[in-house]
Amino acid sequence: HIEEPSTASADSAVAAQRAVAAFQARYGRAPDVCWGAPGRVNLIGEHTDYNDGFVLPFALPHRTVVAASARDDGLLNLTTVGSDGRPQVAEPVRVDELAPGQVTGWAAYPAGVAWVLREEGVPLGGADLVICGDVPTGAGLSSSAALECATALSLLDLAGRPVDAAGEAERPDLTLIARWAQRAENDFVGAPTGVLDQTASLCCTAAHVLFLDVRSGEQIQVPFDTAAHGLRLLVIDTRTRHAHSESGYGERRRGCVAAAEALRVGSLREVTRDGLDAATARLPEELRPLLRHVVTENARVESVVESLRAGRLDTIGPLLTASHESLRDDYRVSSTELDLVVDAALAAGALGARMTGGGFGGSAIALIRSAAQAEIEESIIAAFDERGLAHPRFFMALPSAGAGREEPSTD
Ligand code: GAF
Repeated sequence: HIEEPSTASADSAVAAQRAVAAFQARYGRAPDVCWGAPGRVNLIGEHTDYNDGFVLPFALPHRTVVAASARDDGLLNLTTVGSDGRPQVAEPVRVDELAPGQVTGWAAYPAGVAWVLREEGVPLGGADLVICGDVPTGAGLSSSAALECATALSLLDLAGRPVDAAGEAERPDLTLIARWAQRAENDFVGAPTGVLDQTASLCCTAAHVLFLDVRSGEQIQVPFDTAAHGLRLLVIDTRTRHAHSESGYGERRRGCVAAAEALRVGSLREVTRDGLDAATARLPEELRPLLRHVVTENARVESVVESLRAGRLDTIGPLLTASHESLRDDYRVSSTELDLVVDAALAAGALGARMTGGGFGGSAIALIRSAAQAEIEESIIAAFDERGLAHPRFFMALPSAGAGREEPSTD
C-alpha cells in the first residue's frame, strides 16, 4: 500500500508521452501543442476561497496533460485516455454552438473552457484534444481543475496566445485564466466552486506553498521543504465520496452568503477575529458555526504562513488539526472515513492532520516525521480494518511545479 514518492518531472514526462502517443494513434500525426496542469493539496484554508479569504495550496506531481491540434472546421473533438489505455471519445461539438447544459460528464470541463474562451473573444476555430493524466479522480485533489487548466493553456496556445510568449504584453495572465477556468466550472458544468483549485494548478511552484489572498489577488510563494525538517506530508485518499457532496457544498456556500448579507458585509472575510463575538451575536443560530469556521480558518492560514516564513515548519501541526476540528464540528463537511484517518494518524504520532479540499469524502493529509511513516500508515489501515472499511490509498506529496508546456520526446 505504500507508494514511492514520485517526482514532478517523471510523472509529467510519462503523462505527456502517453498523451502524445494517444494523439498520434488517433489522428495519425503529432499534436501541435501539449500542456499539462497538476492536481493540488490545500495545506490549510478550506472553504475560505468563496468567502474572499486566504488559502495555502501546493501542486502535486500528478498532472493532466492535453495534447492538441487546431482544426479549421469549427469542431471540438474530445478524447480522454484512462490508465488502462482505453480511449473514451465524446460526441463532437461545434465551438460556435457551445452552450451551458449541452455537454455533460467529463467532456463538460474541456468544453466549458472552450465556451468561456470563445465568450472572452479568444479566436478559436475547432480543435482535436487528447487528454491523459494521473491525477486521482474523485479524491478531492482537483482533477477537474487540472483538466480545465491544461485545456485552457492548450487552446490559448492554438489561438496564438501561449502563456509562455516572449513578450510580457502578449502573455495572458495566469490569474485571469484561473478565473476563466472557474467560470467554466461554475457556469458551464454547474458546480459553484471557488477559485482555489484553478489558481493552485496554474500558479504553484515546486518546493513552495502558495499563499493566496482571494480578495486582493495577492500571491506569495512560501518555501515548504518538509524533508529539510525530517518531515513528510502524507496524503491519504479515503476512496470515498458521499452522494451529498455537491448539494452539501452549495448549501454551505449559500449559508455564507446569507450570513454576509445578515451582517451587511461583502463577504465573511470582512469579519475579523476580534469582531467575531459581536458578529456571531447578530446571526441566527444556524449560521453561527459557518462564520466561526471561516474567521478562525483565515486566522489559522495566517499563523501557518507566519510559522513557515520563520522556518518553524514543525510547529504547524496543531493548526492543521484545529482546521480539521473546525471543518468537522462547525462547517460539518468531514466524514466518518476522514475523521478516522485524522484520529488514527494523530494517535500514531502525526504532528497534525486534517481533511483537504471540499470534504464529504476525498482525501486527508498528515504532517509526520519521516521515520514514522510506516507506523502511521499501519495504524490507519488497522482503524479501517476494525470497522470493516475498504483500505485508503497513501502517497507522499512533494510540492511540485504548476501548469506548463510539456516537452515529451517523440522517439
Ligand atoms: C473545492 C472547491 F473547488 C474549492 O473552490 C474550495 O472551495 C474547496 O473545495 C474548499 O476549500 O475544492
